[in-house]
Amino acid sequence: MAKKICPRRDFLGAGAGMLFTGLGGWAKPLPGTPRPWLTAPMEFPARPADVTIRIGTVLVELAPHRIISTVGYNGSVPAPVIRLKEGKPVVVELINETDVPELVHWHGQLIPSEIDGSSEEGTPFVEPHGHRRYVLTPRPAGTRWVHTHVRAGADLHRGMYTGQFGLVLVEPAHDPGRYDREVLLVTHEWEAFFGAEEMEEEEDENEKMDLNARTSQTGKENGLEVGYRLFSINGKALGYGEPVRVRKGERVLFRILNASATENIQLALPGHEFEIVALDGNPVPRPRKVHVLSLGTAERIDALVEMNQPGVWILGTPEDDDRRRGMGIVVEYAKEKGPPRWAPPPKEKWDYTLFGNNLPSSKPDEVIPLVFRKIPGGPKGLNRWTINGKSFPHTETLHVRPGRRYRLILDNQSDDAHPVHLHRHLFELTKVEGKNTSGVVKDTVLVRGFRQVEVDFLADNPGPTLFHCHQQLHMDFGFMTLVNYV
Ligand SMILES: [Cu+2]
Repeated sequence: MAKKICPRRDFLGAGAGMLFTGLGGWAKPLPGTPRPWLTAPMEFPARPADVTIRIGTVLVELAPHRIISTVGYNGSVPAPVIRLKEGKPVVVELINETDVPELVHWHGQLIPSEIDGSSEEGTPFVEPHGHRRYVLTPRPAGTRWVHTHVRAGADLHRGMYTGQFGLVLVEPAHDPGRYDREVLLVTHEWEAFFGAEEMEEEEDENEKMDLNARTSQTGKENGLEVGYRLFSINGKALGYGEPVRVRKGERVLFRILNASATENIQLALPGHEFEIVALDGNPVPRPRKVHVLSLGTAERIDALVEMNQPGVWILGTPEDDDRRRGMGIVVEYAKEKGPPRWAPPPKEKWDYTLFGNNLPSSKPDEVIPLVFRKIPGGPKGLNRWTINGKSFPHTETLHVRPGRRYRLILDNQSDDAHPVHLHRHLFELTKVEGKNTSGVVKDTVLVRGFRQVEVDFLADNPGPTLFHCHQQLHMDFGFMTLVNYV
């Protein structure tokens, strides 16, 4: 599946990434959208904030002499973890120390549109050098996260290309705690550039189909893609951060977040298996062991690992180039020494349905088919994306009624994989690439090229709701629509 992006000389002179900054984002809520939900009292000046997110410049030292200047939260990339209690309201203060409007999205939480953190839903921007305060009631429990939700467009120093992300752990009232140690891992890529895409040698028939489809739909060639020069876990390139220190016999709970702007990744730990216990923070019906983790952009995995292979290991991506550029972290057993070891994991296909029930889920009240297509941008342009033939902001709004169960048919008629995300709701996977399933509850699902996934959600959180591909370049160029309650 791997794509290699090679820089294009004509686009990448000295000022790479600066060329497109004039295309700036859509800063306003949609014209004509009624916003009655904004009338609720929002300001709580009297009480000190329980959670403060300060948006400002952060220097990230990926490795000695490789320092990235970016924007992040509370002086750190990823942000210091935010721990909340399910159902316990907290006063949140957002402070924007930058010169541009910003938004903080609480990904995976069932909260009102006015604080969810998407301007398309009606959340106000935090103005440059401004601040905003509100009350947030965290729910449900699980591995959630915060991140910016501004449009980057072709500016690779905006949106998720920056360091504006961090884990939010919403703790249940009673934590069963079947583990000895918790390890938090957040992946990201740096020094983004636009380039032409080179496919690695084809791995299966699907890839061949992909290649043929690059030009077939419109007769135009694929547009520019984003590549990266440096990779990190927890803000450090492989080998430069503190190792994950473990002891033989421990059960370690890894909570992993793919905080990439655009990359879907895999991770493995040689000699060890991951028992998947939760996807996107939601417990799965059938925990299963796998060798390779797959995380689309924005997805989270909670996995238990029995530490029973003493040594010094690399937990990293099976992609050799990306691992050499930093996508990994050292796992070191107590009293073990020596250089960290890597071994390629067994070939294994990621399959969400492994963790679900074989029984079909309940019948929906309504079915909404959604077809995703690409309009190739040509060798010097950017691709555009359509949902049922239209690009945002011209996509059809999906109208729902409270209390009804909706089935979305996510029909990917393009060669790219899309991590499709629904705000303010969770959905249940009901069919994945032809296989019925139930019980796997997520907020983001990766729909591979020319495949279909079906998901059901209950319309139980009135207010405008964003539905989009989480790949920044896709959402910024059309792959987005709104769900509205009627
Ligand atoms: Cu996409």
